[in-house]
Amino acid sequence: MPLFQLLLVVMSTAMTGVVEAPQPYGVVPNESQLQWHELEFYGFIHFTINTFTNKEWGYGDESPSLFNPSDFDADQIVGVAQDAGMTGLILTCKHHDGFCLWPSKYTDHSVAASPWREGKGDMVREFSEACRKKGLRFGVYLSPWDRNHADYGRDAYVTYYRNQLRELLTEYGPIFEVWFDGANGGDGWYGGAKEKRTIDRSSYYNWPETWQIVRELQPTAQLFSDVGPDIRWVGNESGYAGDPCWATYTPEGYKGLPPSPGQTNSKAGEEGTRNGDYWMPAEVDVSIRPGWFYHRWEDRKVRSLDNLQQIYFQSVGRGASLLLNLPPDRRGRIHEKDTDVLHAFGKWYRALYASNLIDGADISASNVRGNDARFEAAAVGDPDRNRYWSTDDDVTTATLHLSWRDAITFNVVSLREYLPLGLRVDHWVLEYQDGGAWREFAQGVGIGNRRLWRGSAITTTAIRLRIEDASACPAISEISLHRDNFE
Ligand code: FUL
Repeated sequence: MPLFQLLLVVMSTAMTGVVEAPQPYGVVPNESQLQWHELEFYGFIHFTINTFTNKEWGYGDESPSLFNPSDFDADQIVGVAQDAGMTGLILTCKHHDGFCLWPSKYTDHSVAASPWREGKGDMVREFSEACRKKGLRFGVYLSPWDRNHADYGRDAYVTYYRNQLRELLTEYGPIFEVWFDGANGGDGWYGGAKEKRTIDRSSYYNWPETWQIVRELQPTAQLFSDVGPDIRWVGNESGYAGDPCWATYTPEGYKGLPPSPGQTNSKAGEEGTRNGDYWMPAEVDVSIRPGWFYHRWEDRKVRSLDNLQQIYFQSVGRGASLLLNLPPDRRGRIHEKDTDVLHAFGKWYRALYASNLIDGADISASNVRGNDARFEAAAVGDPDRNRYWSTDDDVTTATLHLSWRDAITFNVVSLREYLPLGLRVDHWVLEYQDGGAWREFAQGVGIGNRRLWRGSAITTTAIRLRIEDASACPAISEISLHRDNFE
């Protein structure tokens, strides 16, 4: 290498060394949470005896002989989820009625006592294997409330619950998420006692100790509940996150009680807490039908494509994840009404992201951190999630300009912050050039993992993102522009 070139390399290395990356702002995600953020859209499977009794909450006295899907096919179900664009599935291994979809060593109230596969079946195994085969993550829902178990409400039940958790976490391969429900205590069969049993939600399950079992057996699994600790319930089952929906959260207890599953001011989960104590992003759980379990009379009430798209923009588009429930029917398959709309959704989704209009744009910014190429404006167009545009520490209002030689037409914009540095942006505005004037396309509070905006189609040769207000110099990792068929 000629001497002057060598000198240039040495000088630029020395210079990049001078410009340090911004300090993180507030709490930040850990590595497993960062990986979970990438999943964005996955499915819930509610299937148990309720499917055969037409209930939403079984009482706990149902005979296992009722569980007999005529044509159960985990590959069909997982295939439908994949076709829709889902990245994983969470299965109700045990719902509130206590019936287990796997032959648990600790109870007879399971598939082992059912006629399905002559009592030799294991639905958790079939689902987990089908997911693995197709490259989808697999997660488990083990209802803490058990209306079948005689000991529910006593210490012995907590031991039983933890034993079952251990079975699920050791026998079925990698688990990406464990779903802890907030519905706990009430009336039930309880081994024939048929009474109401209330528990102290703050102390009964000793959650920190129960969660520790997951940490030991599946260290990268995300723990979901009303109080996280990794992912929080969004606080409604209607398919929307708040606007804004901060990934940071400080759970508040219900009526002054300590915050625990089933005992929070759940409405606060919708927006989260700006500058909250924990990185605890929201998950939006919602069913494709009115109920969580399959009921034939709901065949005509399957959500429409438009409605699913709206839910997608109101959940993933606000930085939350979308957990969409698909209830298998009595055959043990996803009904045709659901598969049709899920297929259409997947087609729309793939087409939306098939191209990114930012390719070919000229990108510049009003300020680049230390004028260092590592933090250059063009990083927002780089699919590498670890590259981001940032400004000098004292610059918390800044503008990013994008222009094209030939006009582009878009109606969907996606923004992402560089999450390892926390939630920095407070208020942003996205404008496009119309003749000589700048007009607003979108504006919002907070960006986080993802901010999607869908509007009417705009044809232009320039757009700009104005960061109007930030709590620390911004770190933006993505702007992408798309066009869908919505007008
Ligand atoms: C709720 C449960 O009571 C419903 O049955 C369903 O499982 C839903 C996802 O969570 O709390």
